[in-house]
Amino acid sequence: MVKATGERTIMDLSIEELKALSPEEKKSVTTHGTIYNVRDMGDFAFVIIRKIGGLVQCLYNKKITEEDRHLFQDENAIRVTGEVRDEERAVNGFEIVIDKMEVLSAPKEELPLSVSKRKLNIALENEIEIRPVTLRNEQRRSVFKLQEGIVRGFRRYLEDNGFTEIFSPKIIAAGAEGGANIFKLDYFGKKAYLAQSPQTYKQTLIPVYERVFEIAPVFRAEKHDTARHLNEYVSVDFEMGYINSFYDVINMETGMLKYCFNYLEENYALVLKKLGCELPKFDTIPCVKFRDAKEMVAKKYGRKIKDPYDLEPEEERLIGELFKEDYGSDFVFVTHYPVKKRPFYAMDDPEDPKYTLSFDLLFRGMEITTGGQRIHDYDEQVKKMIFKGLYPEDFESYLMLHKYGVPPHGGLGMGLERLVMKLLDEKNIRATSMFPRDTTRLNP
Ligand code: AMO
Repeated sequence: MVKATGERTIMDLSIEELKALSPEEKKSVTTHGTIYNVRDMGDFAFVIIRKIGGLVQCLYNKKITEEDRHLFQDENAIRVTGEVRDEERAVNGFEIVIDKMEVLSAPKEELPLSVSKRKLNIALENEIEIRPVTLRNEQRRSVFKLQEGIVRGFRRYLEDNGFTEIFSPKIIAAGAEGGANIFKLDYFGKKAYLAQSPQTYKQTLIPVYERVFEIAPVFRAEKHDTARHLNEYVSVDFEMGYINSFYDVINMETGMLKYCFNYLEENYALVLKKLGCELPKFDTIPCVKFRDAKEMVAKKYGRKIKDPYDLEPEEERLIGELFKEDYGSDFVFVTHYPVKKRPFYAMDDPEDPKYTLSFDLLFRGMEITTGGQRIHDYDEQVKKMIFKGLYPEDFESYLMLHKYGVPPHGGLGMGLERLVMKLLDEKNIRATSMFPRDTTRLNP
């Protein structure tokens, strides 16, 4: 009988482990990888393999004969044995001089394009169609390593600050964000929806854990193709109890971003370098009231205010530009959004009830986060639902929160793909979604 022991059975070493071997151990090492490309120099060849942590150069010290050529095909999965020796011109400062090479698996067909090029010369629309192939490109795969690093940084920060990680249902009975962008489902004969956000659940868990977070997909039935909307995106959500004001949420987010960027610099330096990504440096983030931001932009850029209740994408861009030029900041918190544009859970500003105690974070001219303080009083919540044209009876389980008591609280939701998009100066959000879902795409 086979018994699983949990021991490491795949004899492979990471790039760091290969580097750290003793001179004796370096004499013969076996490792595996996928052929990324082969540079045939006539009498010898460089075989670059793609491994877990990046690329490794192998040296084939012989001529590749016609007979052997199939062994050196791009995307062959191989196992090589050879000597590890220092080579400062190689990517990681070492190379493996191949003694033995075995093909473990070979592709059936040639790839539709060479993935080893530094820049894939292909339009985004076509690239997405063949993502299973193009993600093998070092630059493309680095985008999603960066995404991973950001999530790890956020998670660590939130854990250090006492947040409990939750996993809320994505099939739900009532939408929290309002608007028409909700996917409807037939749930065994009942009406159900795909969650636009974990909003009601993260609030429900405030009396339980006081601080919670979730990093998970959410769904928006946006009917129009835009460069900044997806129909499924990853939402970074947190919610915290006992706040004095929504500025506590703003401070927590500022701390989270600072921690995360330091974490990336320490742990993802190679990925940042591959992507040519310069992380913004900041100590504080300016805050400006929605109304003031609109007026500042109208004045500076000679624009007419068309929609007094919301920011147009062009206005967001100009607010970003203004705060970069006048205050040297890539980020700006726009606070106190109008009640009209905020969902039922947003708390009104007691000093000016046309506005809410809420905010958006703009990064390089684009909204990446929405957050604010929530209503915690039962009667006030029911009143606001009715005012918003909702039926409180549809929200019975959510209203248990208010009915049975919840401390003052607030939180936020951040679109992960938008953050990565702005960090990498991408023009289309699809570039930073691994397998994007948009109005026309269900595949790959
Ligand atoms: P909101 O609906 O503003 O707020 O969404 C929060 C953030 O999610 C991102 N985002 C999107 N990203 C890609 N494609 C989309 N279609 C899309 N829609 C939104 C944006 C946005 O700032 N429950 C609240 C958050 C909260 O108050 O806690 C909410 O979901 O970056």
